[in-house]
Amino acid sequence: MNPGGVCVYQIYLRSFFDANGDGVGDLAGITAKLDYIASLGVDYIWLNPFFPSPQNDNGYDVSDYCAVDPLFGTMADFETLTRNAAAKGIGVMLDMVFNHSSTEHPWFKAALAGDKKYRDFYYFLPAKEDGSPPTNWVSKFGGSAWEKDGAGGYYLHLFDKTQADLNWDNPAVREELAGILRFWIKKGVKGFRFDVFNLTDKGGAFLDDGAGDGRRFYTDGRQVLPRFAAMRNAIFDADGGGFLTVGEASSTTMEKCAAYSNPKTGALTMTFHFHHLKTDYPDGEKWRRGAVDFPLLKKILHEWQVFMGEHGGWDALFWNNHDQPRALTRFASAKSAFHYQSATMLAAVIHFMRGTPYIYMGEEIGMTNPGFQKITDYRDVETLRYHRILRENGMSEDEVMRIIQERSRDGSRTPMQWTADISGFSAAGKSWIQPAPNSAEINAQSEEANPRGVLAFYKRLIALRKELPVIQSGSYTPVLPEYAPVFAYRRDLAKTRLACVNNFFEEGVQISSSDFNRWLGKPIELLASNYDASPPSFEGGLFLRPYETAAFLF
Ligand code: TEU
Repeated sequence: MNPGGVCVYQIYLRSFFDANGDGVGDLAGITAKLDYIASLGVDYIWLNPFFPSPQNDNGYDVSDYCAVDPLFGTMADFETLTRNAAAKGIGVMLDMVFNHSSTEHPWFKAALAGDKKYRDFYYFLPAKEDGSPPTNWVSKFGGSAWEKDGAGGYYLHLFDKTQADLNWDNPAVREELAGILRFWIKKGVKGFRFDVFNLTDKGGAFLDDGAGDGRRFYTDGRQVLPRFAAMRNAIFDADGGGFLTVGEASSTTMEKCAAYSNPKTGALTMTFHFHHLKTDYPDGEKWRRGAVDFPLLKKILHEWQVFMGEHGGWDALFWNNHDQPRALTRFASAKSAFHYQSATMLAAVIHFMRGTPYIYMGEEIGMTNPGFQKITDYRDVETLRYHRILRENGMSEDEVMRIIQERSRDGSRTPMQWTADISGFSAAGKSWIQPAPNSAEINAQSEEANPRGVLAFYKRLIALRKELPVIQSGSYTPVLPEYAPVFAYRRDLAKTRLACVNNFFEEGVQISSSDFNRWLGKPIELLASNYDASPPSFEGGLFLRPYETAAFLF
């Protein structure tokens, strides 16, 4: 399988399509929408966790890794979905949350009951002499990363206290996890996403962090690569092809991701990093308002593309996922006047890059952040935790809500907008979270009827990737750096030369003829334009209109 020639569609199950009328999306709902998914031309669907879970973190707190939570349907529903997807040439990728399990998992319950074998499945450590937690590490959801175990000690949870970190130093844990992978491969699964895979080696030194929140101790540990490489050799390669694996790398580096995703010496087909999605975090702080640092965004996008190309790594390319507010609102303009241009410019930026593009459900129709005003409209555990923390720190409700509107993961978790109202998501007209208020203007039904809409543009990008080897495996070179509002690059493969030129702003930008010809050259075929009613002329250089993208061979 050539990862450069495929595209993955991410489905946040609980918000995709509700087939049984309980207001929560389900597996049968995905099966019902397979014709739509297949019409996109995607090759895999990545399903967020649907395993039994108390749902404290919307399924990222797993209490049984080899079953289906009744909230989402039955194992028969999963088997039907996988079979029907395969019949349409679409592989199913599951989301394996192996860094931690739910505290409702039988392993953890046995550990709490004193079973030595299962206590070694987690990190139970004694309190400090003063009774405080073993280290000063901070949970990624705020507060201490340690919770009392009821026996005078603590257990580690890098996320919520109901998500206890698994002890990957224990071979019995690794064997259990390998068995879980084999179970789902037997069910016909064709890929895995590994949740925060690079946090699974805690490094063995549980020490206070005098300079930070503890992540330098447990991020990108030395054992991560060999352990996942062993999994690759024993399980994925044994599948003989067509298998796709991606690791979600938290707080990582280019060097590490190139090593993890090197096809010869690595462990995974590709990795996700998040550095480009932190360029609107003032001083790296997520829970503060801030504008995008566009020069930094350009720098990161270019650097990662060049480095991974030079070091044999492979990038998962994305703007959106279930943890990120919608990129259209964040990095371009959700204003209706530039909605189409903004959505399609962002799409072109990553779909002509070197790597494997991921489309998060609703991105292909231009969905935006909902902008909920009241905390009672939010569901995300992290959001609710930080609402409390910020208010306890004295911030006003108004200011906290303005931050939450920008930062909350619920921004991308509202129901898929199939039609002009919620009935497109659930015939019962119910939903676990409020829909965004603009589904009358932005919905799949109207997009499917629009040959010049966002959806049609995405379908073209996906088709071009399959068609052009220069997109699949060409080199990557940044171009036009002297034009601050412009993000542009070229791809080269043998004699084929492709350019993708983008204006990230509402103001027009004139690229001079001399600069255009110095960095690029005379276009011979326009591949994509989001002003296709009046495509760019290229006479006398190139004038880029608001949020304009132009991709062409030259
Ligand atoms: O996310 C982990 C992660 O590091 C970032 O996405 C970020 O720290 C988190 O979203 C808080 O801002 C993965 C899953 O994608 C996420 O949905 C889970 O909540 C988390 O792990 C714990 O399993």
